[in-house]
Amino acid sequence: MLKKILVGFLLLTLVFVLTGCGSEEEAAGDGAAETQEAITWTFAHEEVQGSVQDRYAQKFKEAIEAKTDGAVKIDVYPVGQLGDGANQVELLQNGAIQLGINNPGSVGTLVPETNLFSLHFLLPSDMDKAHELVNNSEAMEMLNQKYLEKNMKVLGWFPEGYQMWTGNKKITEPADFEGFKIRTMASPVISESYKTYGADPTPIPYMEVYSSLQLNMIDGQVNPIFAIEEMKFYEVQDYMMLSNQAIFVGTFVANDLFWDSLSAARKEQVKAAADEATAYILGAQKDLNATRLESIKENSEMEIVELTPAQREKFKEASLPAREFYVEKYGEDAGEILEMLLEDVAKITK
Ligand code: 6CS
Repeated sequence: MLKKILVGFLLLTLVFVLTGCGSEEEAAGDGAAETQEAITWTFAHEEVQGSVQDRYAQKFKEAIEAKTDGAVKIDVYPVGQLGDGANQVELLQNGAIQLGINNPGSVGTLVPETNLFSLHFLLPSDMDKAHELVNNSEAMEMLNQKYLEKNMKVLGWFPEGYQMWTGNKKITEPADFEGFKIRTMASPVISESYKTYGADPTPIPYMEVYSSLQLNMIDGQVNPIFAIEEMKFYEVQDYMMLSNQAIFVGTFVANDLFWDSLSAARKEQVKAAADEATAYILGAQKDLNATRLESIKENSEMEIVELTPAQREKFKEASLPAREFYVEKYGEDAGEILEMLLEDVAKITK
């Protein structure tokens, strides 16, 4: 209870401090910032420095500061500095911060349709195609609208890498998951996906995963390779399964009122900078995941288990009821978004 009050107080203080940053342009109206001193926008993301989200944020910062000749400055805050993922979504929604990267786990209860990306074996296994799809499928326009209804203007979607299971035991078929306590992000669809395999999904905040693995409070976790490396999960896990069952998808969003306060010209600059960051991150995340896999192989004892196509097929079959769960739980629009995406997946992969 005391912890909750303290976190609430901290967030409130942050709201007062941070609302000062982006308010100049909003209060003074559009062109003001173009003729006055630089204005600072706060950009929070859910990962540590050097991660995929951090690289995206730094690229956006570089691009927007160049495009506005320094009239706009970006302060980037990695996870922990403004609370965890859920705290950041709150700050973004109420306009205390202007920009942020969220993942489906953090936004899942607010924008339920976004749980789509928590379904397994949905996006193409070719990363370039997955990247194209999350940026161009018509399903995404409908999903973006759902974000807007919750005060978030989506500026970009980007895959961060394939998600892999790590564990204190080898997992090669759904039965191996029976009773396995797997740490996941907090999303009903992520939980349901693991329940289809018989696992016991356990939501724990990202920054507590290492210690929970170390203390054997959980048996494993799931994340892209770059995260498994930078969070040092390989130190406290015996196996990493190259399972590729889902792609971790990040969302770059702006507070909607902040977005509406910008001039048409500024919006164009922001969109162009976001597009630059989105194009850049595809190669950057592929490189980061590849080099960090090598680093894990060199620096850890963890056994790496590559699932065969036949093994993956068994997991895919077992996971399909989670799609019905998603549609039944979230309704018609969610069903339509899923259908549209699946149609585009079929087109892009044929
Ligand atoms: O597992 C998580 O909670 C986190 N994983 C990544 C790769 N990014 C942020 C997120 O919170």
